[in-house]
Amino acid sequence: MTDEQKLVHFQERIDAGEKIEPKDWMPEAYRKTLLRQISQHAHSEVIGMQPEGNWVLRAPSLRAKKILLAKIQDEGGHGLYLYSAAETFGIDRSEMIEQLQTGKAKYSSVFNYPTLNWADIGAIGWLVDGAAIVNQTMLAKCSFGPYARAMVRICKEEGFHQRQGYEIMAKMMAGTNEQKAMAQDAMNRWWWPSLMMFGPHDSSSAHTSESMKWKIKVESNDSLRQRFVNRTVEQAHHIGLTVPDLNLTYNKETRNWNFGDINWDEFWTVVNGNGPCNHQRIAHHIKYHREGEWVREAAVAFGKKQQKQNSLN
Ligand code: FAQ
Repeated sequence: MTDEQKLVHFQERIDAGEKIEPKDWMPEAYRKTLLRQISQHAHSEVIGMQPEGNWVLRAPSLRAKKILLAKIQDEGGHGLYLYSAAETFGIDRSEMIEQLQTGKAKYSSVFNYPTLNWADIGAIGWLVDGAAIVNQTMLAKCSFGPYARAMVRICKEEGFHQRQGYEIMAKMMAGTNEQKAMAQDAMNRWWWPSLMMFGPHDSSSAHTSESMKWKIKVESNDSLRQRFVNRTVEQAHHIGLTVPDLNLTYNKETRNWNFGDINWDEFWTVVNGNGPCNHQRIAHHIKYHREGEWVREAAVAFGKKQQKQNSLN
């Protein structure tokens, strides 16, 4: 087949809902987009452990601490599945880590905001994981097999994360006036960054149209953001929280909550590395990655020893 015929055949497979596997023929741009997106996603999971890790030693009870530890470990696990999915393209994990640490690879903007009090842990679980579920349930239908399969398990775990966050918020909203104020303050600070997680509007999103043609994304940034808003506004009202948006109105015809303008200047400042915690997040990653060097060396040496023994047996 000529390259042109291969491309037609590839598109037919995508349109028929078939999964593309790592050894199948694929256009270079499909490979490149997926590698960019999956590695960015993996980095987000791993960097996302930092804002929450900040609260492990200050969790208000043993129960809260156990839940938070389990959640953070899950996020590390998600990073591992995603790095493995990206490695099916032949890239080495160390190369992806280098891209993260040198600023060549992005990670989700939302993890560049600080966690100032315990209610932030509730807001992250409820809003950030809530947004991640909406996005990732869509990605579980992605055309690339290893990514879609990783998403199925990740979404199940994100469901638990979202509920633990909502439980923290609900408990605080049923507490003292001070606790209610803390929950509302966290809501005020995390609402807009959570909406930004879905990326730029469809009209200015560089990758959406090609990604949708290839079913890398099966829904657009704006449509997912709207679903998240519709779902989350109801949950906020249910526990007495106010959504920090004076333009929020319910449209009975479309059954959507219309919302105000997103601050895109803030979004791009954060994406381009100048948000409140960008430098801190990367410096922390570099420090602990270096400290873990001996563990990686020992694991590689052990693997080689096992291989040698297996070949002798
Ligand atoms: N932050 O053309 P688009 C989680 C970039 S996991 C930073 O729309 P695309 C779990 C984008 O890369 C959260 N950069 O791009 C958890 C592109 O830049 P480039 C992470 C962003 O890829 C919870 C440019 O802007 N989830 O939360 C962002 O088609 C709690 C143009 O944008 C994923 O990564 C952003 N928010 O759509 C963990 C999901 N938005 O590369 C710990 C997978 C856009 O051309 C604790 N990713 N950009 O220079 C996706 O679904 C997509 O990549 C989008 C962006 C929707 C994020």
